[in-house]
Amino acid sequence: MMKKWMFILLAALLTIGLAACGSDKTSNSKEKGNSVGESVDYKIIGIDPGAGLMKASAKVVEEYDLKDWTLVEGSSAAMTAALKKAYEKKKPVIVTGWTPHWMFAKFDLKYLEDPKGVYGKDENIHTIARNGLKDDLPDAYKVFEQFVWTPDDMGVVMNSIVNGEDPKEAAAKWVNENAEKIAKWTDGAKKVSGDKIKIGYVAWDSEIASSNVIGKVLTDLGYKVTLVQIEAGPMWTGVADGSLDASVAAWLPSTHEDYYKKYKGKFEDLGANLEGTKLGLVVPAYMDIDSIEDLK
Ligand code: PBE
Repeated sequence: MMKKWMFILLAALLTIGLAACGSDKTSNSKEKGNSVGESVDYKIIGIDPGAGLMKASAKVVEEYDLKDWTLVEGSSAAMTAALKKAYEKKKPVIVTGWTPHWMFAKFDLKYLEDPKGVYGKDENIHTIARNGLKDDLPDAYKVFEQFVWTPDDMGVVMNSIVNGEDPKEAAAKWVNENAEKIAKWTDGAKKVSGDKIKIGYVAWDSEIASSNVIGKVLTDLGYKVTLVQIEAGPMWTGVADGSLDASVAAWLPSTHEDYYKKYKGKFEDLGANLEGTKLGLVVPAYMDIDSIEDLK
């Protein structure tokens, strides 16, 4: 005959067993579907509102019907800080990201698939100049025209900066170590003595690197360079109205398409300075989702 305490023990064991099964189920479903949203509070960590990436991400929210989701505005620095914080605790996080960026070297990340192709195809980073720069500062113009490097080059500078080096010093170091490339960029450009030049850039990690590098090259050529940090809209306006001389931060043909169209004819497109970029939603590789469609 079963004693009363045996019943109690059996009941207790059953309860524990069921509870274990139950929590198993929740942790499984948490990784998928809607619960991804719950796990990140339905937030996509964005960057500065003027970025083309934000416009594209807003379109993603619309086209994939992510009604419950919020695209959080901020800055590149706030985005990478949020990513780092989550990553260190192995917590879920979804950010708007792009390549080239040091975050892919520092963390194990993946782009979410974009089956609808909202983020567009790979594009290039262009150099743009104000109308008249060719006549006013022909030697700087020549350098801008000839400036071209690779995502790996840019990666070296970005890594030094994220590892604590001052952007100016990181750029100077790269310039000193890449004399052959610099010789090509400056081929045919004469030295000047203190001519002023203003280069506009947005505080995106990739553009902090490129603008400091081109700034260093022009400084070495004798220019008095001012790097003007500004939002994306005013950067384009500045080149179009001539208050800025140039920028090496124009993402074309899609990311800055609106700005490009708005100011067409009021600036000069000097072509690509870097090929092979990408935009998208980025998550840590440990997250169990692969596609933007998994966010619904
Ligand atoms: N970005 C980096 C910019 C261009 C450079 C992708 C954040 C943008 O979205 O406008």
